[in-house]
Amino acid sequence: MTKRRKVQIIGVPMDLGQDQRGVDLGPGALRYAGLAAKLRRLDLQVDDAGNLPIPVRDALDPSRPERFRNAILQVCETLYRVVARAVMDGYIPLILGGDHSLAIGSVGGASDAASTGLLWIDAHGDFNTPRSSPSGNIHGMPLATLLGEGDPGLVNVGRKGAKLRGEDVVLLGIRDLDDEEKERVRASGICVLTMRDIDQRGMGAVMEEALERLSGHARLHVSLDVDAVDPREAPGVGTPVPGGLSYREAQLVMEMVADSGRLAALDIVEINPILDHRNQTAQLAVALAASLFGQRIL
Ligand code: 4U7
Ligand code: MN
Ligand code: MN
Ligand code: MN
Repeated sequence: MTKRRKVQIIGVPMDLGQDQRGVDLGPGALRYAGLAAKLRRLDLQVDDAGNLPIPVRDALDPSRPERFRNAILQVCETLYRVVARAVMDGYIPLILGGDHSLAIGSVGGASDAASTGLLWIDAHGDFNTPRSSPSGNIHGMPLATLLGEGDPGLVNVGRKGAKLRGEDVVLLGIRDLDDEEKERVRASGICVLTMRDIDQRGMGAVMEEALERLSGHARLHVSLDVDAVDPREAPGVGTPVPGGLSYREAQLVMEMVADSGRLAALDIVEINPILDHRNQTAQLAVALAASLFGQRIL
């Protein structure tokens, strides 16, 4: 008998990493879509730890241009500790965003005690630095930060320096990189599996390659930016990009990670309920999480 798996839900209603209002409502939308109940039906123990306290954007002093960055830094420090503790206590942490800047804390924390491979599912590369970023938004920088590049304060969240090497990371679903970001991604050694790869080879083959690349890791962190999925299926995101994953392609990703038996942590980020239709995007994310935690068609 294998031990019953335990999941800890950690809400991070943070919208400070980007401009569009509404991603702070993501944790509620995912809970109302029935996340915990759905996972409990898969015979998981599910404990909801509630939400981290997040500074309200409108309450931060507008005369201080660094206010969002400083608040994100504090939140990520806390999230790092909470996630590292969850892992120590035998949980698979399930982090509900909020914008993708939270991954600086969540991925760092999940890799605190043991090396972890990272599957970053996104329309975007999130590989900007403050220098390269066209927008200045920190949700476009978390992956670069985790690899030790950019703002030193953010790089040193939780523990000093880079949390991962390029070879520990696979990017999947990519279709929108900024010009300088492209160069930076190429130089990083990260395996990038773009929408074109998926079109040409099919998701099954692409996922086999992704899992092969990460085969040195017994533990996998999945960071799911819901904008990876096509906007027709996932309209409730702040930075939609046409030409994304179909519903079934996204499901297959989850099913194949589940089969690997190596899932160690999950982020679900960038859902914007204000832009959504009747919580469709959160419902999609809950269905994807169910597959990732082992729900099978047959
Ligand atoms: B997300 C962008 F310029 N690259 O850096 C940037 F296009 O977490 C978008 O993947 C970043 O949603 C998107 O601002 C960040 C932009
Ligand atoms: Mn994205
Ligand atoms: Mn992202
Ligand atoms: Mn986004």
